Amino acid sequence: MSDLVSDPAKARRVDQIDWSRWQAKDLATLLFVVRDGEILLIRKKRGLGAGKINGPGGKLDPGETPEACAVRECQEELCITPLAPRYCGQHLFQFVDGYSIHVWVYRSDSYEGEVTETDEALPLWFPVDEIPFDEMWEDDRLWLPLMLEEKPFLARYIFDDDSMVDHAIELV
Ligand code: 8OG
Repeated sequence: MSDLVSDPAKARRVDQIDWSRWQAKDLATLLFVVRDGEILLIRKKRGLGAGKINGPGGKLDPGETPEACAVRECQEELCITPLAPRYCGQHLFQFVDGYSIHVWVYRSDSYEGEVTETDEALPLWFPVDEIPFDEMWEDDRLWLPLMLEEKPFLARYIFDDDSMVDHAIELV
């Protein structure tokens, strides 16, 4: 039985969307520096998810690759250049108000420069076993452990504002 919806905004379960035809309104990235048992996070000052704790990241510029975007966002938000970023996974977020965003996730073991607070972000280091999930997006507790274990993932979600309505995460 197929109860695929013609408009992804009408879906309330991830299996109601034909993901092969789905196209995100925005393309974006996240990058996590993990070093000496600690992860570099930020208190995000503006944009989608302002006020939450997250990794540095943001939207792709026209023609930019996800990896180049992930590095540029770290330069802009934290004044550092992450070295040798590794691809970790992808998120496909459909919001019930019609918004959608496709996010590529990267990880790096080291960086150049000095971590510095900017207008966009307050840097925060946490031990990897003390990640403040209560102050993060609801889905993060599901996939950050996969990122830390280097298990590449493909995750699909329905969100209603800040609330996760449904999700499906595959290891790929
Ligand atoms: O340009 P702006 O900062 O507004 O881009 C949105 C950022 O938020 C981008 O880095 C991707 C990220 N982001 C979402 N949804 C989620 C989510 O559910 N969890 C995490 N950790 N980040 C998210 O758009």
